[in-house]
Amino acid sequence: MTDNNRIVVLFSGNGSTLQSILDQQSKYQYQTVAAITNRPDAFGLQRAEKADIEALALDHKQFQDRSSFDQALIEQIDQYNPALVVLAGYMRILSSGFVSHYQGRLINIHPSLLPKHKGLNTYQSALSAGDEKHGASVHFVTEELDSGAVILQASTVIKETDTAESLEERVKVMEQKVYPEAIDWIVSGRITQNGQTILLDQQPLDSQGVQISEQHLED
Ligand code: NHR
Ligand code: GAR
Repeated sequence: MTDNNRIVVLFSGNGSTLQSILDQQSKYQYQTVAAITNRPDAFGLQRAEKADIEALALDHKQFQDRSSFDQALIEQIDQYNPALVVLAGYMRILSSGFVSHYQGRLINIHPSLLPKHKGLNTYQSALSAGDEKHGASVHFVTEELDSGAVILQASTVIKETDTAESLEERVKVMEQKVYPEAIDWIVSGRITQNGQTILLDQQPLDSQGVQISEQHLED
């Protein structure tokens, strides 16, 4: 256990991922100290207030450009002195200045089995590609989108009857189970990095991280 277990969560909208992080923190080591959105009308703000944590909106439209917004965001985040910054449905691309400021302590969960299906609309992409499986990846954030080292992947077998909507529903449930656990691994010092290699409890992981299947999550 390290002495700093504080996390700050960034989100843009509904905040259901934020909610799952808040709901599960009593069984883990991390402490969510603040949630920050780039959209003043985001429903997640109400969730943060209800959970009695700092809730803050910084409207990107009030800034001249991406880097001045990101600089203001850094100033807000750093007042909370977090060990880890967690993207949870945060939909604005982060500038290189932001990413390098938080190098090694900035993560995201992306709804695909990376390196497959970077970008948006991943559910439809997986169906169109005829993939056997789909899922979500927890990864360190680097300047290049959806390309940082992968810590963990949760996967589900695609069914004949699946639609983008049914797949999204299943993957979201998995995301909300595995993301809090991955956050806990990092905050408690169990994840380390050696160049491109990620280690969990000193064991090097392969490039797709720890593999968790849907069945495994059910028990
Ligand atoms: N920033 C960097 N530098 N690297 C990553 O890997 C990032 C990132 C910022 C957000 C989350 C990612 C996702 O999981 C994420 C990863 C939004 C966009 C995007 O195109 C891309 C990836 C992700 C989130 N955003 C548009 C933009 O111009 C705006 C889209 C909108 O507002 O709806 O910022 O999905
Ligand atoms: C989801 O709808 C998803 O499309 C997108 O933002 C929303 C998050 O929901 N997230 C990503 O693609 C980022 N990985 P939420 O605001 O309820 O957590």
